[in-house]
Amino acid sequence: MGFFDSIPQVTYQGPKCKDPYAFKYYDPERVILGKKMKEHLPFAMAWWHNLCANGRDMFGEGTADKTFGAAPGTMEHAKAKVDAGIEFMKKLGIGYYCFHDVDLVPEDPEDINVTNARLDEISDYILEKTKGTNIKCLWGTANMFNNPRFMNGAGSTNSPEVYCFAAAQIKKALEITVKLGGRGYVFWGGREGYETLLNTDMKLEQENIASLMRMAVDYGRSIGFKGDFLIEPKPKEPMKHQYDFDAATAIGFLRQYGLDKDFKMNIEANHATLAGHTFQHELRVSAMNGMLGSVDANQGDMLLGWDTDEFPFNVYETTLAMYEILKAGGIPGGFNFDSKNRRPSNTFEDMFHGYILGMDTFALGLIKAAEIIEDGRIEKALRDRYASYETTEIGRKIRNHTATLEELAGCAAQMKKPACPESGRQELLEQIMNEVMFG
Ligand code: XLS
Ligand code: NI
Ligand code: NI
Repeated sequence: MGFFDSIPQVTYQGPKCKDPYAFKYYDPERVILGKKMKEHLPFAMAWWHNLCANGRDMFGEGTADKTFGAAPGTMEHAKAKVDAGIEFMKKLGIGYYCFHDVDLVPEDPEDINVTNARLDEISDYILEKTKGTNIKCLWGTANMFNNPRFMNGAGSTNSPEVYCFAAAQIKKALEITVKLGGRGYVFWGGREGYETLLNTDMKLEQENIASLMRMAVDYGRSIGFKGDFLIEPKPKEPMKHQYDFDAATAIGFLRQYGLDKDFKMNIEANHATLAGHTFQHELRVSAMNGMLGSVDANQGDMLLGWDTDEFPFNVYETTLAMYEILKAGGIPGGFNFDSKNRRPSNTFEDMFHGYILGMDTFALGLIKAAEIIEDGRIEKALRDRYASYETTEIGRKIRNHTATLEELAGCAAQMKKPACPESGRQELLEQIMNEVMFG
């Protein structure tokens, strides 16, 4: 007897199919631009939203039952979540999962050694239960924002004692990630930021965060972790200001502290919009800096100023995201659904509807992004726009850094006034987008 016996195995049935438990666009074996869809889109289940969160919010109790027949706070419950998670992933053909340490087991309030022993036990259990399946860990992380000890941050805390606990949690979470075959290890700086600068030594805090990351890299590499360390930028929430504001800020930080060889970005769509950027922008900034690592797949609500973590359904957004990812040559990580059902969507069926929606939205985005590339008009317009940096002598000199300021000023004096630059043709390009989307 499983937890989701009433739900059939979810398979690809095509866009005409009306079965709610079928993929309309996600066809794992379909080849797009020379690669199977399932290779373009390594999807992952987020342990926290799917198996732990019950819809509780600031204004009310949970609405969904995530007990899976066991008492919360026990190892039986932790194991029931493993069983439910694996059954869920198998039904959808999802190959990866992501976790925080405390999503896997209940934290002992008095003794970290007890929590660590539980993590050993549950990771053994996960290994045993996933044996013979294709299910693996995409990335792990330590939750360093929930426990009250982290009220002033983890790496950024004012307390060296608390800093030790951050180090201890990272050490253990790294060990478990390696044990479960994780491709990545994430730092989301949940409380690494400030509420007011009046009580904050920003320089000290950032130096300490960098030291913690350096120690994590050294330890991770020493135990055989070959994957990417990832920063997941977010501008605010829970803190008023978070240090990893956006990709550009996080990349600057990594370079400043010499961490850029070991780290990449984990870009979350909803965090991008909170930072006043598009998802596409954050992916572009990461890719052009060689730092595109992984994606937290969700979407925000333009009318709400917080991380609503909705399942993605905006196909324009996923098309533009997949366009960036295809142009970057793919993604080394995967697509983790850091998404949750709305509070009134409180049944097991809704968990499946959420993932089917999200997977299909990315699959359709992939299909459309490949069509944009095959259509070629947008790419050509982009190339043509900058062509005179190759076709003119001044252009080439600027590009290969052989021009001087005097020389260019001399050119300007000779020209007296430049020709008007060509139109950007934005509306035409947007029209082509529509043609590809709906043509
Ligand atoms: C919160 C973050 C978090 C990270 C993992 O906003 O998205 O869920 O992905 O700690
Ligand atoms: Ni996230
Ligand atoms: Ni988030």
